[in-house]
Amino acid sequence: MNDIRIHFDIIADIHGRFDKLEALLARLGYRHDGTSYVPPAGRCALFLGDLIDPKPGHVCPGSVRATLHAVKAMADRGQARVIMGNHEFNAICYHTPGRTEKWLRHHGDKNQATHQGTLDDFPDHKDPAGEWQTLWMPWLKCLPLFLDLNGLRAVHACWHPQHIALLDGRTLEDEDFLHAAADKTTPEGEAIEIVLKGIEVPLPPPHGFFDHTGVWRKNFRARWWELPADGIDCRDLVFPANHAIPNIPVPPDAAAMFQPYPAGAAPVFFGHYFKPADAALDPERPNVACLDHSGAKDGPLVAYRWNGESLINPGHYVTHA
Ligand SMILES: [Mn+2]
Repeated sequence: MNDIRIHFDIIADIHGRFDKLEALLARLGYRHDGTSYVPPAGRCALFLGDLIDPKPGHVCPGSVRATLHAVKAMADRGQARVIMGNHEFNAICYHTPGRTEKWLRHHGDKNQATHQGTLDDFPDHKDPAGEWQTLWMPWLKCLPLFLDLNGLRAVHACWHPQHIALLDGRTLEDEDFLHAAADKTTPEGEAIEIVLKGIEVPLPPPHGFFDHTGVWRKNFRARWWELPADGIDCRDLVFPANHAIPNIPVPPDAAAMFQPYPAGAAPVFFGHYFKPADAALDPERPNVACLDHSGAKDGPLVAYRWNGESLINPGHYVTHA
């Protein structure tokens, strides 16, 4: 076997910000040839999921559809790899009838609001002969849930070896798997939850905090690559840093949720976490990097230009502007 590594330009959560995607691809030297954005020789794009579902205040009509078409055109020509994000998973469930419930994802106000920017781009989304049902549902279902490539790993939220192993080789094209994955009480559902949404640690009652949208939360998103040491405080384990989290010890049983990421393992890239727009363009660890710098909102859309290195180089970050 040769050891030639494809060099990837890794891009996290776009959430329909096609304007920033176009600008970023141009800065990376990708050129549109009438069909797709062609990478420079020897390079390939790698999208970390959450292509869809624009955030309130960042909705631009047609931009979710434009993002999907651009990314799929690249993937179809071998110019991009794409993995699934929690928003793609949720969308598939939203549009799939359940076996016991009406839909695999409930059509309540909150779920609909999250998905509305995508629905608006596909007014025919209920039509079995329409573009959403014939093109996007099948394409989204076949997206891999993670990639373990030669020299790097890609996942939407959390590289948890036990859950990754359970999802290995599975796709949502498998109807039984899809129905199991949509049920959080099954091993498949638990694995999907952790891999696509990350580890959330429950705060001991009555503790909680208000998130940036003003919703009272009882769980916080954790630095899953760490081993929570004895006596560590919740505020030291939350990711991204958040002073609204109470400064109380992490519940001792929470440690069982973690499988810390080894220092010698291949670099792992993920998105999902909305680091602050002004966060430094740095990895979390030399082999662990969250590339979501809130490009879906007011932050930069970021690419990491990976040239085969095993230690992440802060000089290889590129922003859309
Ligand atoms: Mn996400």
